[in-house]
Amino acid sequence: MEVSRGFAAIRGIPFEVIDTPGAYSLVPITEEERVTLSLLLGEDVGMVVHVIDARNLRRMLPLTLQLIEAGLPLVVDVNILDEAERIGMKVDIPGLERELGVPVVGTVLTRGIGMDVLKDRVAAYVQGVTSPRLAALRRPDRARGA
Ligand SMILES: Nc1nc2c(ncn2[C@@H]2O[C@H](COP(=O)(O)OP(=O)(O)OP(=O)(O)O)[C@@H](O)[C@H]2O)c(=O)[nH]1
Ligand SMILES: [Mg+2]
Repeated sequence: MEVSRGFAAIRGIPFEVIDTPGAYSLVPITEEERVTLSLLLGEDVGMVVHVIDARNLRRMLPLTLQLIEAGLPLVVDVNILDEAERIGMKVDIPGLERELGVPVVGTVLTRGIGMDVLKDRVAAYVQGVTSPRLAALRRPDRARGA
């Protein structure tokens, strides 16, 4: 199972970036989902960028809701908007953001479209410390899994 790790500075903030295998549920059925679940719950995750396929929102959103319920600090990235548009689908990004109550951005990552907004939202989220989990992670005396 391929889990890639790397380091990136986003708006001057250093991040370790972990790319998890594709998953559709926090109740793991596939091996990919098992690996993703243990990464999300077992590591000091500062925040989660949940990349979902704009053409398959119905299949993706249950996991989005599970991530929100799990209290993970989340930014949702609705990607592949180009293909969605090509088949006549229009995604209401601000509407989705209102309904979900977490930041939502739209992207076409193969062409870098929306990347700037995504970086801005990630940096703003981390600086805002809006989530108790993230606040706990930032405490010097933090406990693992807090
Ligand atoms: N048209 C289009 N294709 C995209 C976009 N983003 C990614 N792709 C393509 O989608 C395919 C899958 O991309 P990946 O980055 O492997 O997707 P993934 O979600 O990491 O896949 P898993 O790790 O297998 O779950 C690749 O062929 C990408 O080039 C996009 O915004 N538009
Ligand atoms: Mg992948």
